[in-house]
Amino acid sequence: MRTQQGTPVRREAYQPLAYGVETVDLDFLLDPKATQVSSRLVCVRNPDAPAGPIVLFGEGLELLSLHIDGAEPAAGQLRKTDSGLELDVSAERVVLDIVTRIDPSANLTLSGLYQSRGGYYTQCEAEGFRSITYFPDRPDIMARYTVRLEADAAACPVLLSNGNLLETGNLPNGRHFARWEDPFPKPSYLFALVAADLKALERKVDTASGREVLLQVWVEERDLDRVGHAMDSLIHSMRWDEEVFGLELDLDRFMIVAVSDFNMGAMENKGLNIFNTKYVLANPETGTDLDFENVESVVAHEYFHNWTGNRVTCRDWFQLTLKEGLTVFRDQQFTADMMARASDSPDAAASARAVTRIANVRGLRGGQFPEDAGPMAHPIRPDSYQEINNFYTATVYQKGAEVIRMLHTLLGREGFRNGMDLYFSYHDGQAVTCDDFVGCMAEANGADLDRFMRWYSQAGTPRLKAEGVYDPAGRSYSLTLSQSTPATPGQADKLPLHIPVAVGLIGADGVDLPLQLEGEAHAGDSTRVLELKDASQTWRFTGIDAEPVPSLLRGYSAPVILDVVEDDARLAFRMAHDSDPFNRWDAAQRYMERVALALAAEAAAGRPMEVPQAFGHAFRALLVNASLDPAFVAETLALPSEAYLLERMQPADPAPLRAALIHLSRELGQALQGDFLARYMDLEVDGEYRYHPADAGKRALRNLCLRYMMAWGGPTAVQLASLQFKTAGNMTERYGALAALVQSDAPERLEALEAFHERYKDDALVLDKWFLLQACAWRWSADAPATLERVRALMDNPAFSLSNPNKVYSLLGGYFKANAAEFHREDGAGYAFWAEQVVALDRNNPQVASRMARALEGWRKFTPAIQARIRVVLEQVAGAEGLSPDVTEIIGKALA
Ligand code: 0A1
Ligand code: ZN
Repeated sequence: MRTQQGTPVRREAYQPLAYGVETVDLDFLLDPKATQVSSRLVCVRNPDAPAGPIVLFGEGLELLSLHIDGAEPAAGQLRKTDSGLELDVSAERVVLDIVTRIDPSANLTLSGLYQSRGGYYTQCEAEGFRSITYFPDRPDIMARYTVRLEADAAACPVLLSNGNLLETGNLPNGRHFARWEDPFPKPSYLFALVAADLKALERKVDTASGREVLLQVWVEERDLDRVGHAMDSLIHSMRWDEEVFGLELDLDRFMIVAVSDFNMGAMENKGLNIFNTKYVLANPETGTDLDFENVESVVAHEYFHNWTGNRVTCRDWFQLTLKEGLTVFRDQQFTADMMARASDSPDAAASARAVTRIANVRGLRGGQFPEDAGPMAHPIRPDSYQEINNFYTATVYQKGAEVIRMLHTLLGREGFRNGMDLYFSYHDGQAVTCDDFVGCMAEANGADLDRFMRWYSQAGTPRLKAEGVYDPAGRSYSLTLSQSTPATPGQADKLPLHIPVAVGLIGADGVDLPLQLEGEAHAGDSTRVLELKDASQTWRFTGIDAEPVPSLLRGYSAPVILDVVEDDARLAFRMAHDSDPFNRWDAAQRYMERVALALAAEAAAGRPMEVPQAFGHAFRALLVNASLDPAFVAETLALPSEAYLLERMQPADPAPLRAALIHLSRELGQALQGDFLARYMDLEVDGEYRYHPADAGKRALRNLCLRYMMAWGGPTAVQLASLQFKTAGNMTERYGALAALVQSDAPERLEALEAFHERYKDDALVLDKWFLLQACAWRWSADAPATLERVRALMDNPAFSLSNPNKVYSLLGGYFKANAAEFHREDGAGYAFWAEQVVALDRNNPQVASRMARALEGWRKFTPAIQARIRVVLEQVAGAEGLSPDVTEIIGKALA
């Protein structure tokens, strides 16, 4: 574990290294406690860099030997530094031979070379390679690698590394070896090896140009019946990248490996992607529809990195969004296309795309908005960091993807593709910057994107204010859009951004008006993209016979908060009529948010809560509308997340908000019980489970109906949920029933939890769901047991382990991040538990500890009483001994 306090690294301080690396030959003698790593580096002077030594980073390594061109270093030639070694050489080209020893069994950080269930795995992004061997471990050092692996043949029959397999063979003493070669130059963060007892599902497919490639998904033998979907997803991803971007797989072999102990979702190592099992394994019995969807999108994400990340990589880690924002955008587009392709009509396809977009935006609002409003707020291209692992954030990923999406909206599909083609033609094989990327987009389109670049340098969620004025005499409608971005830490003043605002105007009959801007000869499409570049601009639409209802930011054309005055009636109108399905959903969410926050205010003031009747009517109209896609209805009738609502509530106060949400769900459950039941009955999916958007949508809406019915309570709901639980033919239905039952105090709740545990007690991924559900459980009645005690008790379950990230994310992450009212309990016991767990986790795995630590970073949005309680534990953790740089940065920024 690293304990030294990091001084911030600054983007502006970038300097190329004096020496790069041409080739790397690695030899691993794998042993649990004493793995020997021999490395031969051909180092070459970089003529474009200032003179200097060869810089080698290294962490926690035992150096056994180092030779320069075959000789021991001369006196004073080799220096130890805080981060590794420096070597003075005068030649343009030198060969270094370095031998180090490491202990994978003691590495609980899951970064570098570590063990999981008897196998060896690596994770090198961002800076894990330096804990394997001494190396100029930066993304701008691209080299060609060969790798020799040697291990015990019985324990590790499979030996994998990047690229193509050259040779395998047996050795004395029950050992064996394999040699691999990666033909493409790559940065060290894309290096990977796996040595384990695994089996593969294999497929041979042809690429668009007719080359046969071997695809493999490696898992433990017992999991082979769960890998088909990952393989299908990989093949779909390959085809999509060929069709949409003309990008083909460049290797003869592409491997995915699943590992149970992994800090993140997955990793795009060249030709050898390593995945958290959660994003590989799914079959109907163990995975929900959402799991199937996640597997597909993560497989796609990692596969797409092969071009956006690997062939063209980042010059330095400040440019992380160059690969991540772009690759998230690509995986979102892929998912939308896959959903649309499975639909049987253009309307259904549009709705399916909207459902994907809604999921993206829910993630952004619930995860990124809070980050952008708190002490960790940073531009998608940060200017400084203390620990790079803290910057794999929702801002870099999700907001980064929104920025790429805006380019796509501004330049159009073809213009965007031309920009991508130019990017690859200029930069294939290079490590580049965000400026290089946007520069290609601008050049390919003759576009001026100078102002657009501010999206890369300004933090904070911009506010977009819209005001419309109808002029009956002039038959025109003037729309004024104004923007402002709030101050964020270290950035007091913000400049106007270049914002694409997709706009429609809806007539009184609910039909979109054709749009004609002042000065235009004809009316055009009913949705137009206005480009707001100044602080405030006005557009005048002409030929408008009656006051229209504006529909703004269609498809969520920019990652901003839209401030527009709309009364309840107008929201209900847009819920019923907006032709843009995303905005129809958004209108429903805005209405629900308004109702929920008003109820919370009543609850906080100790006044009775009353749900407005008009809201119930608007809600019902969508619920009973059988012509709408059930997946879309399910999204539309689901409450906004608590995380998002807390962000919108000033000051945030979890207890009354929870009371409001319980009350609202109950009232709707009661008032519409007949409708919920009728839809529940109608939506039953017949036949074998298949992962298909149409079936998944029905299951989603059905499960939502069940939860509303259960919120109101009563024996029918409990009976239905129990029956569904017992007779379910797939995990989506079984888990949906369990999620509903957990809302109840009926004895069936405990019975179901126990039955689920009994059935899946040896199945780690399914148990994660069981832990998560209980960690996130609301208390629907005052005498229900408190969640904290349950969470503590569950930590003693033999399946729970603090060293397995998935378990921590489910049980502790679920409690800290997805159960605000229980976590922020008034006696502060949730916070004390948080402090205890963050410190305990930090001893072994700073990355996981830091993610848990972030649960309290937004503490200043809460009421003064809550803030006072949180400050105590933040200070307590800040004072803990031996805190990692990861957690130190988070807590330090929170308290600053
Ligand atoms: N590049 C991966 C995510 C990733 C990042 C860091 C990791 O370890 C610290 C692991 C994975 C992706 O975007 O999928
Ligand atoms: Zn990624």
